[in-house]
Order: sequence, then C-alpha cells, then structure tokens
Amino acid sequence: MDRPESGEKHHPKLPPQGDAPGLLEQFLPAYDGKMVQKRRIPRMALVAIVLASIAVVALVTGLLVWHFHFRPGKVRKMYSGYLTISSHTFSDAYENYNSTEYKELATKVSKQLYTSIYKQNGWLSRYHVVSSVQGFSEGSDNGIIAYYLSEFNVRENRLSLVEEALDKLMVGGETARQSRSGIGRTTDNSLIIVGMTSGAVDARLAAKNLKRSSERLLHAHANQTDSFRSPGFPESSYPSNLYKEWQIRADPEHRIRLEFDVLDLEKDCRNDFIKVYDSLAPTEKQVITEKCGIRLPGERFIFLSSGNVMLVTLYTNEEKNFPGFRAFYSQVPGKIKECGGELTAGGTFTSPGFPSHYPPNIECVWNIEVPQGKHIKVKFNKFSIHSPEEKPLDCPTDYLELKYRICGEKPPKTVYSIKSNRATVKFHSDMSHVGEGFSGEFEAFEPADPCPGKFQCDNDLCVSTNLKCDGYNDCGDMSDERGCSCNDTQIKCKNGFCKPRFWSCDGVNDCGDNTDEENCGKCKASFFTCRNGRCIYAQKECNGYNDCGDGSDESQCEKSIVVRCSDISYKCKNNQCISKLNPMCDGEKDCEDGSDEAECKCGIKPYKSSRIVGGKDSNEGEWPWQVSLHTKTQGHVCGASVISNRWLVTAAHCVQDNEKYRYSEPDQWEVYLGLHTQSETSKATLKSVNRIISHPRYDRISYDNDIALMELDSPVTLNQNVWPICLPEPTHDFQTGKAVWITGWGKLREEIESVAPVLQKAEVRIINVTVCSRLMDDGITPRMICAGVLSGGIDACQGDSGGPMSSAEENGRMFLAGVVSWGDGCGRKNRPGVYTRVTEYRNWIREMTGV
Ligand code: 4AZ
Repeated sequence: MDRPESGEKHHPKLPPQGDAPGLLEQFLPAYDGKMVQKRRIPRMALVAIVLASIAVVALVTGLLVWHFHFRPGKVRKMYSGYLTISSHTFSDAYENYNSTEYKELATKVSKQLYTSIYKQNGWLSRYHVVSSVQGFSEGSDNGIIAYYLSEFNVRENRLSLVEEALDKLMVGGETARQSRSGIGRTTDNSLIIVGMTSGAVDARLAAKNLKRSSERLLHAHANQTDSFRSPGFPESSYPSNLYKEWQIRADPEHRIRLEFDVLDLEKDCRNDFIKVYDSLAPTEKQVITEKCGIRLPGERFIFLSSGNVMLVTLYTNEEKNFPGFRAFYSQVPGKIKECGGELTAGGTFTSPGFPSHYPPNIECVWNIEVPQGKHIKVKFNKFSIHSPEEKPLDCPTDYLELKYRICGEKPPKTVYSIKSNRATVKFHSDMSHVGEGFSGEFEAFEPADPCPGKFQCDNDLCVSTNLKCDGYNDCGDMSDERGCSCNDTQIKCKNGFCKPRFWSCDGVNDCGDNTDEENCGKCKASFFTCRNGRCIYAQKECNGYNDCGDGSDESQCEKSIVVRCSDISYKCKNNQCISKLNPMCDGEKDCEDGSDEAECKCGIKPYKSSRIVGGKDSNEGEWPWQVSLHTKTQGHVCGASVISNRWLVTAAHCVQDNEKYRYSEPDQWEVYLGLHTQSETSKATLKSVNRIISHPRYDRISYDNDIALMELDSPVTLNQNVWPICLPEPTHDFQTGKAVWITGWGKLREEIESVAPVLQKAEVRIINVTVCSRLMDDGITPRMICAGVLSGGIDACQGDSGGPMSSAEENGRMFLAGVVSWGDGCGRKNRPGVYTRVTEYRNWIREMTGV
C-alpha cells in the first residue's frame, strides 16, 4: 500500500475564495425581498480567470502524472536482530509462544521497538510498517533476549539513507547502546533495553511470509541427538515456493551442534537454499552458512552456534524440487576445549570444535614455546578460514594470526616457520559466515638445519631427497622440480620441468606450458581435433552439426542442443539426440520428453547416518551400493554394486569356477547388503542369489569383458544403507584426470593376507588409455578403464574385485564408472588399477535385467 507521507503532501494552489476586487456586482434574491445589486465581471478579469483555471488544471494533471509515473516506487525491506532486555527474568514460559507471558512481552517489545528506537529516529518511524517478535531466549545475567523482525516500506530514493540508519543501530556494540535515547532508560512500565543488533534480512526471504511455525520449535537435550528434515524427505521432493524455519534452543551455557548428513537441493543457490543463523531471527549479520546443491562424500557439514540458539531456514522457488535434507542437532558444552592454551613439546592444535566448522564469535590464543635456540614450524593439514571474496588479503573477518593474519583456503601441508622459540597464535571469528577451520601441527627445528636429511622446499616443507626431480610436485609449490637435468625416462618441458616421458601426448597438460602435448599429430591452433583424427574449424564445435563424422565435435557441449544422432550423442527416449556432455540425471531437463531425468533414483545417499570413523575407513552408509559377496566356506571374496532392488553388478572373474570352488553356482553365495564392518554381518541385509549372468565374451586370459550380473532371490528393501548407484549411458565420458572413488574390503597391502575389517575408501584418478596401455604392457582393451595414483600407494587390491569405482558427476550423483578387475600387484608405482569400463555394457545390462 502506498501511504501518504507527512511533509511530502502536495497542496495544489486553488484560486482565492470570496470577494475579489473588480468582480461585477449582482443582485441576488434576499429573504426580505430586498433586491441586492449584481455586479458585472469585466472582460479582462474573465480572461484572467480562464487562464488561472487552465494553469490549475495543468498543474494538477502534471502532479498526477509525476505521482503515478515518475515518483520513485516503494520497496519492502525487512530488518531483523535482537534486543537484550535486563528488566525481565527469563522463564520457560517465554519459549512457548502461546503463553500469556510470551504474548504480553512480545507486544511490549514490538511497541517499544517502535516508540523508543524507530520513533526516536524520526526517519525510521515514517517508513516502519510493523514489527513482531520471533522468539525469546535467556540472556546473560538472567535477562532476556528478544529476536525481532521489522518491516519497512521505503521510497527507492530514500533506501540507502534508511538502510544506513538501520545498520547503524548496532554501531559500537551492544553495551554502547545503553546511552542512546530510549535505550537503557526505565520509565514507569517500559522495558530496559541494554543492547541491540539490527541487520537486513536476505531479500529473497524478505519476499516471503516470514511467520514462525509452531511445530518447528526444537530443544536440544543433554546426551541426546535428535533430527529434523525438509518436508517430504525422503519419500518425496520438497514443495515449490516454500519458506520454512526451524528454531533450535539448548540449555544455558551450551552451544548447538548441527550436522547435515544428507543435503540434496538444487545446485543453483539463487533458486533453492538453506541458511543457518546464529540467532532466532534471520538477520544477515548472523548467517553461519548458506548451502545448496549436494553434500559430497567426505564433506563435513557440521556447525556450532556461539550461544544456545540457532535458526535453520529452507527457501525454495517455483521450479525444480529435490529430495531435501536431514539434519541432526544436539547440545555441547559452551566451553570448547580446543580453544587456546600453552603448547610446548610439539603436537597438534585445531580450530575450536574441529572437525566441525568453527563457531562464530570466538577468539582463542595459544602460546607456543620450544627449547631455547630452536625455531618453530607449524604445518597445516587442513586450513579453511572464511574470508570475504573481495578482501582476502587483510583477513578482516575471520583469521589465524601467526606472524601476520592468514585466512582463506590453503592446500594440505602448508608450512609456516617462525624465527623464534616462542610464538603467540590467535584465532578469531566474527559474528557471521564460518569455515571448516584448521588442523595444525607444530615442531621445533634447528635454524641451521631445518630439514635434516631431507630436501627443503621453498615453502619450508621438508620432502625426501629422492623426490627431487622425479616429475611430481611433491613440495606443492614445484620447488622440488625446478633446475633439474632430466634423465632418459623423462622429457624436458620448455619451462624447465622434467616429466615422465610416458606422460607426453596423453591429453593432459602435465608440463603446465603444454610442451608434453605438442607435436602429437594434433590439429593446428584454431582447429578442433576430432576423436577420429580429423581437423575441423574450431568454430564448428558445438554448432549442432556432426562435422567430424563421429559426433565428437558435438559430444562435449555445455548446453544441450538437438543434434543428428551419433555413437557419442545422448539418445532420449523419444529418439532425439542431444549434444550435451553427460546429461543424464544432472538435475537439468535436456530431452524434450524429460527422459534424461526420469530414472534418477540412484547414486545419492538417501539417509546416511552420522558416525564418522577415522583414517580411510568409510562412514556408515556412505557407499550404500557397496555389496560384500561371501561364499559359505570362505567369507568375503568379492565386492559388487547394487543397481536396483533385484540386481547387482560384479566382475566375471569373481564368478568363474576353479578346481576347488564352484563360484558360478548361485547357491554358493551369500550376499551382504548395507554392510560396514565384516564382523557385524548381523546388522546387514543377507540375501541369496537366484541367477548369475557372466558376460558371454569374458576372457580369462586378458580379463576382457570382466563383468557379471547377479539376481537376488527376492527384492531387497532400499533404505539408508542399501541404495542403487546410477549406470552411465554408453555416451557418458569419464575424463582423464577425473577424481573417482574406489571402495571395498580388499587387502590393505599386497603382501598381507587378511581383508579389511571396515569398508575402505580411496580417491584415485582416471588415467589416459594410451598411457595406461603403455604402463600395463599393452594389456588394456577399449572395454577397460584405468585409474590410480601413478606415484603408487593408493589402489584396489585382492578382495576389492567386482566392487565399484564410483564417480561423482556434475550434481554430485554417483555413477558406476568401473568394476574392480585386475592389476599388477597393488599400489605399485606406475602400475594403475584396471577396471571394467561400464559404459560399454550399459545396453547389455538393460537387455539382461531391464534396469
Ligand atoms: C585382485 O586380485 C586384484 N591393483 C584386484 C585389483 C587389483 C589387483 C588385484 C588392482 O582381485
């Protein structure tokens, strides 16, 4: 509603009333019958009247036109924050918004906010529409904190002034507010307000009805973890155009710990998102975090509040709804033990609450002291401290202060040296936006010999001397690879680095300056090299035509356009072909008939539980498609992957008979689904096998076509620990260098016999086929895909066979890129693991199983 504003009213000038000199006298009938003489109007005056009337009409018309067309429009603005009230004592009744106490105090607070704060500032009261209380919590010294929301309706041209005035309501911190007029003053019945914050509400939320809903009031309890979830989760997607909030409280002197184990929202944060606040009101000044998209394996979404309240909000727009989230909350003591102290002998120190994100509003100080004469070296294995994008250099918000302030993201093994035997380390976080924090270790070193027996990198890291000039960036800053003279097995890059010779022409720019990818029979600059070796003009890539003849110029386009079908274009159910790379289940409808997004109940973890086990052990429920195949006599033998409630994919070599065992017979097998620890099979779902279909062209010499299907004797119920992985279409491209996950209970080292008790996970990278073939003595067929870490140490091993190589695609969904097949030993340098390339078998799997 457009309300009239005092002081801005416009009174159009009206012609003077009553007698005016020069008017003609007229005689009007009088009650006593006497005739009054009428005066005649002179001509000049008549002209003047007409002119004046025209001017008035023009003026009024002008004003109306200005009013409706040019006058600045009004903007609805929401502000929010809290008031600290010292004149009342907190009681449980103030948590229940139906209680009389709550209602009375809420009315008083809203009134006094207007009269004592906005009205004192003449400006603000003029634009104020309404204020309401969102909740109360106990303040320090028994007082009460009232969380409020105020609505303003401001002319666009006054917006910045009003915003400035509202933002200033907090300047100087809470206590400085006491001296402001209307605050800290006690009149007869009024509240004593000793502190106040005020900040804008996210404009997207402000457009919604921000009313608190009763069933969303949660209270954390001692030694207990409770949960809440987005509407419909996990059975259905969340609704469109939603705003929901959950207020969480804890006992005094406690913080709230919040952990999202599932988060699967639209990936564009402008459309759907959650926000967590360090308050009961949605003020931007106290946002702890904003999240959208999907939580990837290994990502920790654990947050701590600074006090005993927290607010979680969910916003969704009109389009595209996703499964949503589930979160666990509990209370933890307010005092965090990792916050500061005296450190001497050497050891570790972490940000408060680590591995949770650190809480807002905290300051910790550590004093490090090592023996006299020695210096201090601090190495961070994790470093992620929130810094505003535009000002990462001066770290104005959150920082760790060593010699100077540091913030932002640092790679693992970042080292700082301090030239003294004493150091004070300070960690500071402000009232909003938190990071994952840091985990550091410190040690004393001899200044004359900082890396005894090792090579000292420019960044002060010490690495083994035989890692110098080996072609790998072991220091992290390349300093171990500079100034090297290359040996026979290496090529010399133009920039001076030496790289393994077999890395040349593998499609990856290993030198950094492309030397290793030059002269590889590729097309000249400004041409596109087709997969079939043809050269086409670069402009022809992604133009909708199959210029290469094999479709490769249309297979990796960012946007989907309908193209002529080829072996590498994605085919929709309606037989249309589209050009986009890997469009299936990427969260965007690319096919006109929507078939690319129709069958996507796969590849995400629907309900994973929250327990985290250290090292490389997986979390429970982290890989719900992972299966353990036991035989009745040997226990765990192979892995497999769930692809539907009836079918598993495994390796053909797992189901081949030998002299001793009849592995090809279904009754030999026991299938454990949802298993985490081998000794806890009773917790898993046990199934028998009805049918085994080994690939008809499996070759036991070359391991070509090493894939098999197993049908369960009865459907398994899909649940938090049992869930299918997505199968990639034949055109799906897992690019060289992509990081993928391998999982299994296989041997932890080549030379030991026993299998791993807890499901293991490891991250490896896809390796170029030509490179892999060279490394593996030409044993790689087009139906195999290699992955590993060429420096060795990370790999699949015996017992992992048949299990998944899982690849997180665009929107975080997991696809079965490979099946663990073979290798030369385990974890050897330059001997990657070999996997069955699942894209080659997509149609066969569909034919055999209907999946
Ligand atoms: C095996 O024996 C096996 N390093 C599986 C994978 C690898 C090696 C051996 C890969 O089942």
